[in-house]
Amino acid sequence: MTLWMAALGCGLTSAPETESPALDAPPAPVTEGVVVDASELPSGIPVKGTVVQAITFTDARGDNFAVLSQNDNDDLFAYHAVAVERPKGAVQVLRKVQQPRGECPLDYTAEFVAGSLSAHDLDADGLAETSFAYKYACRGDVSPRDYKVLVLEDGDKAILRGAEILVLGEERFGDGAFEPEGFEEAPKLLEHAETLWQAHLVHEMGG
Ligand SMILES: [Ca+2]
Repeated sequence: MTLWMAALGCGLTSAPETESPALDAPPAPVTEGVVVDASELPSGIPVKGTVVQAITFTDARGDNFAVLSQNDNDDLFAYHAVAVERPKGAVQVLRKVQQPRGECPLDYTAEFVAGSLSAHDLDADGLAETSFAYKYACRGDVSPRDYKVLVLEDGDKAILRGAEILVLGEERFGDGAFEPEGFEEAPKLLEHAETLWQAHLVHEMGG
């Protein structure tokens, strides 16, 4: 460390750019999510409806699972669970999120954004975050759907709430605004959520 500081003090311009050395042991690496079938999930995850997307990944807690499901009523469910040692197949559900259909006298639609489910450790604390997005609407005309992006970590939930931008031919509905909640101490996670938001914000209908 002393030599490194001295080198900087000498104004060497040819010194290679390197990361600061880690003084503490690095956190357990978090693996990227790997897609799994419903049949590969531990039986202990109380999944309602049909599995839409599911991934497994590891972090400091061990083997994790994130599952998105939907039932015949178009209620949406999301689970983040971590495997426990025994009994075999048992899990601890760290967080469950649901978007119930509620009362809707009009046409109701709800879906998870395809391919939006992922795992990562953007704040490098050894605990994986999992993120995903979904859209839903109760409507009798053509209008943008409500749109939410979620980030779950160790039982905590952070969310962006707003509505998609709907493009219908030459017309464009909605401004893409959102309200963040729960990101106050997690700027890296907010940055990721905003990127995910932008990636799936616009929905083009017809032509
Ligand atoms: Ca993390």
